Parts: sequence; structure tokens; C-alpha cells
Amino acid sequence: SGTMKLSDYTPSAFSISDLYLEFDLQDKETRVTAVSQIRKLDNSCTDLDLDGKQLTLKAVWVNGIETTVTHTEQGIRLTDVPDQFELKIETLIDPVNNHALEGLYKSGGAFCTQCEAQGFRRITYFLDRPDVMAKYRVKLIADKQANPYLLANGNLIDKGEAEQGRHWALWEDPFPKPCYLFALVAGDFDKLDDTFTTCSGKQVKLQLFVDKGNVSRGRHALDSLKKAMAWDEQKYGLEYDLDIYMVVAVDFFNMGAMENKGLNIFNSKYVLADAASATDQDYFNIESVIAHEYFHNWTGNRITCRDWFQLSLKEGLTVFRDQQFSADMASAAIVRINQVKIMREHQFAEDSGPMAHPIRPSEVMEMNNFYSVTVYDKGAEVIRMLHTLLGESGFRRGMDCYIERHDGQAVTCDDFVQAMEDANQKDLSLFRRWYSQSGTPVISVNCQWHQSQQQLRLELTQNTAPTADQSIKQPLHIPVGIEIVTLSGGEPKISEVLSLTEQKQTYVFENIPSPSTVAVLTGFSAPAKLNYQPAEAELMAVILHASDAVTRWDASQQLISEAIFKFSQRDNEKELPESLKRLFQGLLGQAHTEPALIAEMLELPSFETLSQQQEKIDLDALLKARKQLKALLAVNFAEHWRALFEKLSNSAYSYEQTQVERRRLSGVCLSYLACLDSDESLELLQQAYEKSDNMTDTLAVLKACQAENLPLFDSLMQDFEQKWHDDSLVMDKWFALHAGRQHPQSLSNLQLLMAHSRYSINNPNRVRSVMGTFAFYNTEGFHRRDGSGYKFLTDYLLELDSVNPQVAARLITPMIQYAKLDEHRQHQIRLQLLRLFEHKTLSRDLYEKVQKAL
Ligand code: HT7
Ligand code: ZN
Repeated sequence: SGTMKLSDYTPSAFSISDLYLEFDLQDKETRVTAVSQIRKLDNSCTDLDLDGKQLTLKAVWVNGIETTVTHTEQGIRLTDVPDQFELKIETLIDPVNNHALEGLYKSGGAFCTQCEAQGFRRITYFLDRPDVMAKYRVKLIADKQANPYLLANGNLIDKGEAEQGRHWALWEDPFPKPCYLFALVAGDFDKLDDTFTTCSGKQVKLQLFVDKGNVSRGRHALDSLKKAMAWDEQKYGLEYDLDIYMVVAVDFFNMGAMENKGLNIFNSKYVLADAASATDQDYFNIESVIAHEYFHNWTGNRITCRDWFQLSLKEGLTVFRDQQFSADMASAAIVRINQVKIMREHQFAEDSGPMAHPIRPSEVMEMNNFYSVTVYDKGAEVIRMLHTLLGESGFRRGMDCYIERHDGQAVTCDDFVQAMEDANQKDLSLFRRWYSQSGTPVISVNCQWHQSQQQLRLELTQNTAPTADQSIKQPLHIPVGIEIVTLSGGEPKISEVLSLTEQKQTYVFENIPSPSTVAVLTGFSAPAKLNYQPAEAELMAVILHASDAVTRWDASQQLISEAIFKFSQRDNEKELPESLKRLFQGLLGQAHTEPALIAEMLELPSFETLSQQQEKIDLDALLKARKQLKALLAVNFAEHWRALFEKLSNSAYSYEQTQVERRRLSGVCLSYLACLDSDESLELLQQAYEKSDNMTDTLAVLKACQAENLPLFDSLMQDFEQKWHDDSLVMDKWFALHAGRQHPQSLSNLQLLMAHSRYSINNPNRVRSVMGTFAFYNTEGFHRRDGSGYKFLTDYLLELDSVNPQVAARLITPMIQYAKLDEHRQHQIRLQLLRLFEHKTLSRDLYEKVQKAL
């Protein structure tokens, strides 16, 4: 079935020291000439196999002599090659008809590339693997009027005019790199210029390329880039290494952005922002993705991966670094809370589904399927645990050792851990298991305070359930953060990190004179679940008195979760539990002190988070219970929501922390106010919409109306569409709002959206905003009992798969994670998965997932 195994890794039998590439860019027929300097490393090897996909081969020369080759399943084979030679290959490719958006394609009017993970083989025949690193020289030739800018990696070393209105540019990248970091862009853009002076005094030219007319929306991205550059110098001593750093924004892109050396290519969604069109969350995401790609220059580019099983080497580490950066730029607690939510909603679901894999997978069919929340986000959690175990300065020593030892190399996750170990003389042999074991450990807690001995005894047990990919699990090295809190809120307060290394361990804390409880896994110190039911009074003590904000948030979410679960077991609950009355009373009272934190605490846990806390879910009961509780909280505190909302209005918009926090809380107030079925609250929503001078507040109104299915939603959405119909990024928000609406007519709504003049199956952002929102977040519509939601997605996937398999394979996620659902729904899903399975031309991307899910 074409599965690759980590254990089968062998070094390349050939190296390529230099590569000269020439592109004669034409819409449907681009001519690519590649000249490689090749040397044989393994003398027993006579043949050279090169990877290639969807290429038209014109000719091959070995040392200047034209040669015949054989075609293989993977590409081409050259037989009996010399020990050292120059290989010249000429191929033709068709960028305009490349809708998979891998290799060379056109986005709008511009040529651009995406080569990670294995897109370079769609450009020319090559050793498309990250441990083959070469120096690149790239010549681009294109029509001058349509493509005034010709960009590639490294430095521009020459340029000139050519015949028939064409021109050319020659670029050279002095740093050897794997081919997945190659990029070119040719097109017409508006450009923003800036400079950054590095710590050693070097002037770096910064250039941001955006679609015509978007200059004013590029400022935030450029400012973010400068912050990231300064931060990496200050935090890790890492300085930029080329004279120029370019970022290009394109509308057609499969993921967020790509860290190509010196020439990042971005989904325009992670570049463009202004107050009117972008939300606070968009501003935040831009800062974080810009930083992420910049940080890759060291963790990914200068030091890269030996093979794709090591993807977390660069992604886990770089996500951890961008999280640290975001925490330093904004509120550390809020950044952490949002990361914990991603883990609980998405990564835990992946770990308990058919695609479960360790952060360093050992088997892969389609590499694109492993750009996963596990490799990225759990990978970052594993780095965070190292940081916790080694401390800030120990971690820095380890990073310094890693960079000094491996600069310029393609290495493994184990090399990284070894550097951490050597720099700190710490034994991390047990810790390494996090790289090879999948699944989410569950930590069971037994905690007792003994008055007579003034002791608190804590017993921790760890257990990881078998996963789809691995039946046998072993104990892990888990840093378990704890905080001891007295029920009265008085001293002592004890915070520490316990090292849980065995299946079961007991800890005794002496000199605890008054009744106390303990918060466990504080700050989400490990990617684990807890099996721990403290009494209500204990949770309340933690919410009120714990010193750590994330711990307080977590306890409040647990209290609310338990109320929702209780509701879901009874019919028509009409009374708000006393504990929640007290909780909300208290939270609303302190809302002004920490608005963003309180907003997080006032929000109900998402349906996805709730699901992950249960073995099996009664979907209908859980949805209903969550709604009922929300309505009761809205009514019980109606006056509070109104009063608080009034107090939170801001002056003219700026993306600035105090304003952001106030808008966040004001959005939560609106979401409760929309639950009140009163003229007064409708009036308030309408006014809030009209008064808004920014996209954050506008979207808060629309979301609140959407969630409660208010008729007002339709009229506001019409107004919104009129205002924004020409703005592609804003229209994505409009499409998503419609697609997420839980409504009896969900499916006919979707059909209308896809018939809309602005809809296109070729644009991944648009597809995600409609089908992604539907499948991931329109729980009622997608999980309709009659299975029509599953059928709808499946019909669409069959169409999308032949256009863009990568995006199709991402969208299927909610349909393969079905084990917690009732038998009836599971059956409906399996019927649809079978339809996919039996489809003759299914992509490898979808095939791998469907086959595992069945
Ligand atoms: N390293 C980049 C991954 C990426 C990607 C992977 C597969 C297909 C398309 C892609 N676009 C970007 C992004 C990153 O993690 O920084
Ligand atoms: Zn990355």
C-alpha cells in the first residue's frame, strides 16, 4: 500500500552540492532546466533514482551527453552513472492547471510555489528528501508587464531584459538547503519596505508583497516581523543571516504559511489586517504566524530534518518558540489557555481516533497527513515539558548546544534530546518515550488531607489506553504541576512540579495545618487528561485562591462541565445549580480586574472539549444541556450582562492589550444577552452592530445572533455582505458565519453558499470557511440523525479530492473521529466512508484516512 517506515531509513547514496535552476515562466507551459552537481557516496550503487510527479520530460544529459532514462513509479532511473557528474534535466510543467497547490502554481495572477513536504518533485526530477542539501542558483524569466517582480531565495545577484517584453532575474542562496525550502514568486504586487538592524549591526532589508491596493493592511505583519527578529536575538541569541527577508501574501494556499529560505510565502489571511476588516484574533494570529515562520530560519532551515518522520523536530520546537513569543507580546495566561483548548479539542480527539500517531510517527502513507495537531501542538507540549524539567536556563543551554552542534545539518529528534541531555547532564532516557508513544495519558488522583498528622497525601497513577496504532503502552516521564490551596484561602500556598515516572507514586506534604486541596496538572504541565473529582468546595477554593490564572480557569471550567453533564442526564432542568450561581456572581464581580481571564472563565466549555471528557457521548442530550445551562445563566444574570456590556465600550479601535481584553469580555456578554428573548436585547445587539468601528465587535454581534438563531442575524448578514462582497478575506468570515449556523435547513443553506458567485472549490480558504466550519463546528447540522450531514460532506469530498486532495483530507477529520458517537450515527458514518473507500480514483491522502477509519 506504499507505507514508508522510519526503521527503513538509509542515507542517500548520492549527494548534490549545487543546483542551477532556470524557469521560463509561461501559464500553461513553463520550461524548467535543472543542472545538478552530483557525487556518489555509496560506491556499490550503480543507479540513480530521482523523484518526479506530473512532469513532462524533455531531455536528460549526463556530463553534457544526452542520455535515456527509464520511468519508474516514483519518477525516473538513470543507470550506470559515473562517480561524479553534472546532470542536466529539462521538463515542462503546467502551473495554471495545478489546483492541488503543490509545486509551481498560479494564485490569482502570480506564479508561486509550495514545496514542503514533497512538492519539489512536481517541479523537476530530483532527490526530493530533506537530507539532500544543495546550494541554489535560480534564474527566472517571465513577461515583464505581468510579472514586474521576480523573486527567489537568497540574494539577487543579476537581472536584465529579454526578448518579446520579457525580463529575467538571477538569485543565489549561499546556504545549502533541502529542496522543500526552495521558492519562487513572479507577479505584480504592492510592496512595503522596511529595515531591521541586527544585534551585530547588520542592516537587513525587509520586503512585504501584497495584492495591489492592500498596502495599508500590511503594516501589522511587518511590525510583527521586526518584533520577532528582535525577540529571537534577545531570547535565544539567534540573528538573521541573509541581507534580505521577503514575505509574499497569496490568496490560494493550502496551509498557513511557508518558511522558504529568505522568501516566506503566506496565506494572505495571515498577513493582511486593518481595524475595519480584521479581528483581534486575526491580529494575534498574524503576529504569531509571522513569528513562527521567522523562527524556522534557525529551527528548520539552518538545522533541518533528516527525514519526514522527524517533522516535529522543527515544528514542535518552532510552535513552542512562537508560543513563548506570543506569551511575551500579550497576556501569557490567555495565550496558554487558548493553547490548552486546542489540545483538548483537537489533539486529544486525534489521539483517540483512527489516525493516532506519536509526535515522531513510525509509519506514513501520505506525508501531508502528518502535518497534524499531534506533530505540531503535542510536539510543542513535549518541548515545553523539557523546558519545565530543565528550567529556563537549562533549556537555553540545551538550545545553544543543539545549534552549535548541528548548524548546517539535517538531524533527528533524538539529536535534539541528546543536546538537551548533554548540556544539562540530565538523564532523559525515559523522557524520550514521548517521541515514540502515542495516546493521551490519564492521571488518576487521590488526595487526602490528614488533620491529625497535618499532612496532605497525594497519590498519582498514570495510564495510557491503547490507541489505533499501538496496543501496548508504557509509563511516561510526566512533569505534574501541583498547587496546594487551603480551603479558606489562607497560607500555606505551595506550588511545585512533581516528576511522575512510574505507574503509581505517592507524595506526602508535611506541615499543612488547615483543610487543603490540591490542583493537579497546573498550567497544563503535560499533555494528559485528569481523572480527579474534587468536591465542589475544593474546586471553588482553587478558583478563588490559586495563584496561577490558568489553574483558576481550569477549575472553573471543570465546575461548569460537571453541571452540564448533570444537566444532560436529566430532562428539562430549570434550576441553575447553587455552585454556578456563586461562581458567576463572583466572576462577574471581578470582571473589571482581569477582563480577558474572566471572559474565558465565563464561557462554557466547547462541545468538543466536553466530548473528550467522556467515553461515549449522547450528542443530542449534551448539546441540549449546554444550551439550557447557557440560557439559565443568561436569564439569572441578565442585569449583570447588560451592565457589564455597557461599561466595556472602547474608544477608537487599536490593537492594544487593554482594548483587546475589554472587547473579549464584551463579546462574551453579547453571547449571553443574545439568549434573552427580549426586545431590549435585540435593540442592544442591533445598536452594537451599528456602532461598531471594527471587525471584532461586529463579528461578536453576528456570532451571538448566529448562535441563538435570531431573525436579526439574516438582516445583519445582508448588510454585511453588501458592505464586503468584494473583500475576499472578510467574505470568508461571512461564509463561515452562514455555514456554522445550526438550523433545520443547514444543508440547503450550504447549497446556496456553494452556488454563491464568490464561492470557488479552487480556493482552500473559501472551502474551509464553508465545508470546514460545517463539518467541524456545525454539530447539529453535521451530525443530523438521518446521516444527511455525513452524506453532504462525502459528496463534496468526492469532488474536492480530484481538485485538492490535501484540503480534502483535512476536511474529513470530523467524520473519522466517530468512536464516541451512538451506534446509529456510527453506522451512518461508516456507510459514507465505504462510499469513499470504493471510489476508484481516491487520492492517497484520503485513502490513508478512510482505510484507517474503517
Ligand atoms: N512548514 C510549513 C508546512 C506547510 C505545508 C505542508 C504541507 C503542505 C503545504 C504546506 N504549507 C506549509 C508551515 C509551517 O509549519 O511553518
Ligand atoms: Zn512550522
